[in-house]
Amino acid sequence: MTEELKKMLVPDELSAVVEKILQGNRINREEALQLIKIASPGLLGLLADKIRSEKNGAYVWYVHNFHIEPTNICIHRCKFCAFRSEITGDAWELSLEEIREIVSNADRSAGEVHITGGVHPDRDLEYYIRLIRLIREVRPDLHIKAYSAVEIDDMAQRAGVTPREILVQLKEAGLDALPGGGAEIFAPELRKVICPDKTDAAGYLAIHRDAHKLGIFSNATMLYGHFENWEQRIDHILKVRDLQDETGGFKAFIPLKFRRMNNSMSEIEEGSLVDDLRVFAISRILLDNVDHIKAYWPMLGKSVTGLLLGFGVDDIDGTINDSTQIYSRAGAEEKNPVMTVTEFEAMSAGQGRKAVLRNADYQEIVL
Ligand code: V47
Repeated sequence: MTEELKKMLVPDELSAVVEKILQGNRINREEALQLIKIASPGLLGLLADKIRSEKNGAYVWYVHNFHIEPTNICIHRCKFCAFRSEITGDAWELSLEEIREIVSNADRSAGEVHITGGVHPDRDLEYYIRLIRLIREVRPDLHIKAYSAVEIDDMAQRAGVTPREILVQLKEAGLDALPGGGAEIFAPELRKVICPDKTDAAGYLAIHRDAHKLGIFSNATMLYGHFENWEQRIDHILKVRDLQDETGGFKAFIPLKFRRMNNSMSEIEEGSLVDDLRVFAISRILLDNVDHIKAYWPMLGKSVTGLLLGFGVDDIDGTINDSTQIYSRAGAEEKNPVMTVTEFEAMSAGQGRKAVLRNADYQEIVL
């Protein structure tokens, strides 16, 4: 950043923190709070974009995947959920044969399947293992990202074994990675309100730690834009950073914007665009040890996602044809989300960048 730009954008009280970030040094909790309190979105965006470009160059990564949601029947009562069968009134549970059919009919060029859903009261470990095995059978090449930490925790409790033992068995069956769902916001005082009966922060982090140590990569998420404040957001992000220091197993961090339709938190106003920009930018600035910040576009909408590419985002998910219902029911702008490759390319070009199809290891797939 030139001296002239610094004079224009950086208030005196932030000059030390901004200098630290520009030098590539890590900032702590107090510095992060000071930054977020004072900095304009423009300054946060510039800092986040610098870090993003150092880590990912001019690429915008996207993955060609499809989702399977095995059931919407769930033992948990998360207040933000618009997906659970009691709320939608149409319970479903896919049999292994139905899942086999979905995978057999899936686009052959999709390289990844993302599997998550409700925590069903009666499914046992055998079902979850057979599900992974059958996908491996039908598509040996597919990257299988399946079961959030909450689902793993449930399997462990039901089977009376540790989550680590569950992960060992799932890995043996063919599981490659865990999605980041279930993190919500780590602050216990908020979990008590929005998701009182499920895996707590320590449990979530312990399961991701176990997974990483077994060579199962994962993502981390943060549900933002409800009751949380900036202290709680920053503490959440720093907990992810601490675990990443220990294991290096997180591929991407995914801030998930709270949507308010059809759930028990509908009285909350959804956050502003400026809030989205600030959340993504501060995530990029703080997570110096996580390579990728992912925007899940079906829930953010295409225009916001295009803008976020300038605020730290290097990775876009929900590619091509996203059949997930978690967000469409909660009020995401896209009801049947589809994004063509041409749209991806245009969105990336709008930020002077190149859309690049990736595999799970963020290597370019040349078609
Ligand atoms: O944990 C549920 C969120 C998550 C709402 O790892 C909501 O690649 C907003 O984790 N408004 C599940 N968010 C989805 C998830 C995910 C998505 C995309 C990619 C990856 C990945 C993971 O969805 C839940 C919760 O935080 N969620 N309801 C809602 N009303």
